[in-house]
Amino acid sequence: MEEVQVKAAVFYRPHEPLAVEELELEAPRQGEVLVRVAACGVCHSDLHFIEGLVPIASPSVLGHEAAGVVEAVGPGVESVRPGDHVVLSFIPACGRCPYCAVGRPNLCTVANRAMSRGTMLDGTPRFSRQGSPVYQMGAIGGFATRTVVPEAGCVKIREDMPLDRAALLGCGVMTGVGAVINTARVQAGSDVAVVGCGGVGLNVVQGAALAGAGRIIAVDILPHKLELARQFGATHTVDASREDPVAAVRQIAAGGVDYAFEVIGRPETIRQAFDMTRRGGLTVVVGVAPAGAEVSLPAGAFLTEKTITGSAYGGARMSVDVPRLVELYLAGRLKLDELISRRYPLEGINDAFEALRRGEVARSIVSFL
Ligand code: PAD
Ligand code: ZN
Repeated sequence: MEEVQVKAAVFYRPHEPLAVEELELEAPRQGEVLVRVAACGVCHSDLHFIEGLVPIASPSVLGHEAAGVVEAVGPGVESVRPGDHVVLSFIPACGRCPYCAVGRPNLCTVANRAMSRGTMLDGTPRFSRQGSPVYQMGAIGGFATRTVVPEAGCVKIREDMPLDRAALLGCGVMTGVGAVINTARVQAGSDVAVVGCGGVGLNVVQGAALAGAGRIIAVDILPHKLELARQFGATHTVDASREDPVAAVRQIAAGGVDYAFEVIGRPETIRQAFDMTRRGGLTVVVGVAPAGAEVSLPAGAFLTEKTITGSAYGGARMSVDVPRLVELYLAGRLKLDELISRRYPLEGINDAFEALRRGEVARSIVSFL
């Protein structure tokens, strides 16, 4: 197979609009898959790169929340074939490293190295422009008409699952629901607070509802996000622009919640989540903080046996979790339609990021359908 031309949104430098331009895409190599992208969600993690808060290889095709249709496979690919519908994983776990071996594929050494380099698993990207490499966010680069990804980054799904909604499973839904189910293992009847109810936080809210949590307290600074959080299962809301969220949560759930999730990525709100966690409870940091940021915690609180942990990709075991999420959606038990506030063509990508920055959307998607 020959190289193909694609149209993609390319990040060159922070604080500059992405450039929508033609790139060359190499044919899939051993263990790789060519995918026609159907849709790619616009996640705040990509906005962190654009805002210069988190470093990334440059130039890079951003976009890591995608689904599409397999068009061709490289040598040795066995699990998918042309025509298959797939959700893409930005942590294409190798299955052999120590983390994979102990059942923590979201921490896979090989996939996380590829992620930090912006390459495929062999250390090189498949996009190029006039002969120079163009890197791919999360071994995906989903803001492109087509991309090449590792076989391990493809999760085959049912063909009756709409691909635009399936795309959301690739990051926001997996991360949010997974933080509840896989990382925290929230118990039925327990109290949960969610600080930050955007595209990922709303999925923490619905994950808590799925887990049968008792009180689900949504915290945000935008009233329309709190309204959405109610639709997704929040039982209480706190507007942190009007009142102290820690005091408010500790009043609603006497002494604090069993589980508090931070889904913004700021030291202040991580501290708030910790402070609203009750004795013996668990604070889960989902938000990605700016590079170099530090959080300070009251050391005395450890005597109360509080735990604080991170959650990467919702503890995803993609081949198990994605089909489960698809079944929940098709059974009417997982909200995805309600997450898609807007659809943009690839040319509208910079407007989509601006809307995300302003807090206007639950999630928006770039649709190629
Ligand atoms: P988003 O912009 O859709 O949502 C953020 C929400 O936080 C918005 O609703 C804001 O109004 C709200 N907010 C902002 N400041 C405050 C505040 N001081 N108090 C309360 N609410 C506030 O972003 P997103 O949902 O796409 O992503 C959220 C974070 O999760 C972001 O840091 C992203 O990088 C991270 C993320 N982490 C993983 C992971 O694997 N851990 C995966 C995907 C995204
Ligand atoms: Zn994301």
